[in-house]
Amino acid sequence: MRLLLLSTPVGPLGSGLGGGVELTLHNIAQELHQRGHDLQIVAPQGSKETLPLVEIAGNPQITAQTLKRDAPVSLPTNAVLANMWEYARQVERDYDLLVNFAYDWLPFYLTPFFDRPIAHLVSMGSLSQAMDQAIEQVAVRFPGTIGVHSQAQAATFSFAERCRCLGNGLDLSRYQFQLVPGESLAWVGRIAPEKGIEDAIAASQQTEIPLKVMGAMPDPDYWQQVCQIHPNAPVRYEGFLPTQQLQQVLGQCRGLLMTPRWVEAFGNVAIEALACGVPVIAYRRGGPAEIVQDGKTGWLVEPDLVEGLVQAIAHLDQIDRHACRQQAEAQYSMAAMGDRVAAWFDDILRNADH
Ligand code: HBI
Repeated sequence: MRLLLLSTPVGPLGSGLGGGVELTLHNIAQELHQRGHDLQIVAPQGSKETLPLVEIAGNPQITAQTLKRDAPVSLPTNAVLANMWEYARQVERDYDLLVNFAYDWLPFYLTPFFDRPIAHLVSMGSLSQAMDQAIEQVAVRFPGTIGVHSQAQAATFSFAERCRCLGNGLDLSRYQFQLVPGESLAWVGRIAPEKGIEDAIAASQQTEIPLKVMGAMPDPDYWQQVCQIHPNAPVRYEGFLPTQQLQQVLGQCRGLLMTPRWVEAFGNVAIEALACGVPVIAYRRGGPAEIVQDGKTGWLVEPDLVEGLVQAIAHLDQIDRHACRQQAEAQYSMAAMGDRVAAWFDDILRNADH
């Protein structure tokens, strides 16, 4: 297949601003390239990518999760999103399938005006009426072209049954299994309100176990504000680390805390931890609740209750770290995800021919 992959417009690939989508796009592109498909990635200027890339200039899109549910559709002047899709319009005939990774109104609205089929990988749960309507129209008019990461994410939409659940996948060869951990816990993710880092810091304060925080910090003021809540908690910000360093630090931790306030569509960091042999303690909410095998590869706890995190931390040593790595290999390898994505694309192309 000849594939055109269109990235998230919130920031360049490699900046961390695109969160899990950056890793998802790269991993899907890497695996399909490996399988012999031709592909081109379209992303904002300044993107870092080893695979064929077209960089597009323009202003980034406001991140969707900061908007109100009834927010109007918005585009900045000289929007990189619009410029990316203008480029796609010019070159679409050179491809069999376009793949959209942006959680934005424009690509969904434009879908009927394109000749080539477009597969939309929706990276978050329901956030706004405008997006729900835009996605639903495509789901109804182009059946089978809406991909999601988990049942929980699909369930946030009224058209859940029209969504194709793909899970996710990682290049597990980039993650080293570490059997004997140090004493720290880990929290990994974009440091933003919807990720609920306050609870992880509170658990670290209560258990007096050091907490290593890794991830993009879009808003340093928010981080300062959060640190003021528990000034004495043994918490250290390790920075936004590239995968190689991230897995090195993460793999030494006793456990990963996942404290999402929202329905996390999937939770790439959960499978990154499992790949390193690190048990995952997660709120029973969203994607992580479908990943963690309670009592076997981690613990699922009552959402938004620090006490539940503290209890689970006390039982981390009951988890076999080998079981964590084994689950990652069985369900979340590049091959497993690549099979699911390639099958999805095949189905879309087959339907498009009719
Ligand atoms: N916001 N407007 C917009 N568009 C995106 O593609 C987008 C976003 N916010 C977050 C995001 N993508 C990704 O970080 C998550 O989907 C993982």
